[in-house]
Amino acid sequence: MPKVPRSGVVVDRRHFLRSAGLIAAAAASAGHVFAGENIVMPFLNGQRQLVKYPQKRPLIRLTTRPPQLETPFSVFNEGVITPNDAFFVRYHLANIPLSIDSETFRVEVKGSVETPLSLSLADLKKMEAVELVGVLQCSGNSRGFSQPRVGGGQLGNGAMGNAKWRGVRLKDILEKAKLKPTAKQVAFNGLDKAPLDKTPDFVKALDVDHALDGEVMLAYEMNGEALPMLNGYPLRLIVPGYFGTYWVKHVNEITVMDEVLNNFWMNPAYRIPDNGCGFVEAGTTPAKTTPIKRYNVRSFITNVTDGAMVKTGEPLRLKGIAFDGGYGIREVLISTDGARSWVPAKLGNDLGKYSFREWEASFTPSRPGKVELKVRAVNRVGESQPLEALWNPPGYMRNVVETVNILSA
Ligand SMILES: Nc1nc2c(c(=O)[nH]1)N[C@H]1C(S)=C(S)[C@@H](COP(=O)(O)O)O[C@H]1N2
Ligand SMILES: [Mo]
Repeated sequence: MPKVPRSGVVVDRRHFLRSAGLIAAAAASAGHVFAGENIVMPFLNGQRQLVKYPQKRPLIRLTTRPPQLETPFSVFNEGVITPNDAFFVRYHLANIPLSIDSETFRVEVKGSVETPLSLSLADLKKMEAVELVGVLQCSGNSRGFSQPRVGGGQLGNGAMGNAKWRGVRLKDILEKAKLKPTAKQVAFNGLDKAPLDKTPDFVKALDVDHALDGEVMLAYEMNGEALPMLNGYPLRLIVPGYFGTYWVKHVNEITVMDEVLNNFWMNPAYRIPDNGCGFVEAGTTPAKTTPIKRYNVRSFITNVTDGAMVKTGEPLRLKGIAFDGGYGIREVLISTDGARSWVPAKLGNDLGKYSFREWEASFTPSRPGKVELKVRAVNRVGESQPLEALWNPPGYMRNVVETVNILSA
């Protein structure tokens, strides 16, 4: 029998058939096991507490100072939009803002501009509003599954979410400020600070062309409400299709630069192997690195979880989500025979090329025994997912074809 410590439940895949209770628990919770206020992620050292923060339902706590909270995977089965109170939280610096006066808040636009600006929320809300449904995913989402294991937050698959963002185009703001012709990058700083002066402040930059693409936006609403404090109230950067590191929260300083930002958070942090694919042979060091950019293709089964027991001869409905870095999902394929054959799933509503795309499929297990369910998405430029996990030293961009092992009886 798997060991059941006081603080949680240890899942041992090799024993999963031996404990019916454990299987039921696993089936109910999508890949990890709830046990009171604890949860165990499906990798070693995966014990976590479920903790309630302001404006949030209980989420999986990775760290306390600063708060890092992961979304329980079952949330992704509730709907294509991730509710604000379930949306994950990631901070680098422990001095985070706990209350912000929406009347006195200003975002400054300065540096290589003709007209420096100081904009209130009211000023921003007078400008043309735009909306976009888009996935926010942390670079290190799913890092806990890296083999060999890597340093950094040992995350399951819950450092992602999909929301409807509303705000103003960054382009419109930068055009108001009039960039000087020498401008190369635009840097974004938020109100959070490091407790120690020596820790570099969290500042990220985009190339000027990217900042002016008309899609990057400063959002003041998420799913029809003001941003939750922990997700960047009152204003955050939305960089559609790009990893979360660029989505600066509590943005109060926008600096146009004549050079490329070369701080800790741009270099050496948040970089991937500069070899076209972003991965290297497991355990090796890349010769050169480059800033992480767009999401690669991912897909998940959300309604059936590892260890589930299903009835032989009865149709099993499968559903889930897929997304990519902004080309949009062309098709989702399901395999029930160890990746030998694939059948297309039916795609759900298209909420835009940056959104989660829902899919569903049906499968009838014909014989009793173990079944390996696999899901693989293809985007509109033909990019897909590897059958074997790829690796890089920071554990970024995991996008292996996911497998859910079930038992038909
Ligand atoms: N001000 C600020 N913005 C930030 C960060 C941060 O530490 N401070 N972390 C970034 C990273 S790495 C991610 S993945 C996303 C997470 O956004 P969320 O906390 O709203 O989920 O915020 C980004 N924006
Ligand atoms: Mo992140």
